[in-house]
Amino acid sequence: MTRKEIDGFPYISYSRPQITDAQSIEMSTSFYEILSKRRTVREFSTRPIPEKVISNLLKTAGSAPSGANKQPWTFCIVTDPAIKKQIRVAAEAEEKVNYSSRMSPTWIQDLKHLGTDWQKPFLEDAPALIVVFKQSYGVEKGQKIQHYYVNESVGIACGFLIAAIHQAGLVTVTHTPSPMNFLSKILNRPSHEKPFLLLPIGFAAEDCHVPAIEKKSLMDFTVYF
Ligand code: IYR
Repeated sequence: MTRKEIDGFPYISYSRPQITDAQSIEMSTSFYEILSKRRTVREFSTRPIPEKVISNLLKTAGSAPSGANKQPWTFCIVTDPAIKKQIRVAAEAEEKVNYSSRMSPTWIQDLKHLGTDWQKPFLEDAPALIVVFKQSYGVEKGQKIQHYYVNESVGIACGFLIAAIHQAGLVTVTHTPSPMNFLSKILNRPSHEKPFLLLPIGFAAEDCHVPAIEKKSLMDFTVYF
């Protein structure tokens, strides 16, 4: 590894292994084949996940790009059954109101084939919940740190995380109870952190079923120039 300075800042050499087009085609095909088998799963086994797996998932999420490399995220890992129950009770209370009055009839109709409702047993069944917070700004030694493209950055980190969860043989559901401020209270987060996403993680339950839905084909979501 070589080092040098550019404009007074340290740089290190960076390269990817030299590969042929055929290798690149093979690697991108196999990555696609792996990730395209990911499914959103709402039925979890209670089988615990090794701690090392959880830390690897989080390190993968933390390796994501972010605005000015500010890494404006906090990941809370909840395995304590009492806290999971508290989260389930609070999420279900909000979802009950959502499904009965806050969501439009069209929205309710659009979710019918997914079989979702206000009940969220996965919040207790899954051995771990990852609650992702976005940091509107950072705080270091009592000083406010400006953050940039917070939603984009945290969304990308969650994408990395979801891919890593799948690659580890686990499943998740991108749960967004709304409003989500109960998560800040239960997990005692400071006011500059806002709940972003809740990802229960674990192994799929035995005899788990998922909706028979498909992704759009390439030509339906791409435009080449
Ligand atoms: N947050 C609710 C509703 C919901 C909304 C969408 I858009 C989904 O794709 C799935 C569910 C819930 O979690 O049930």
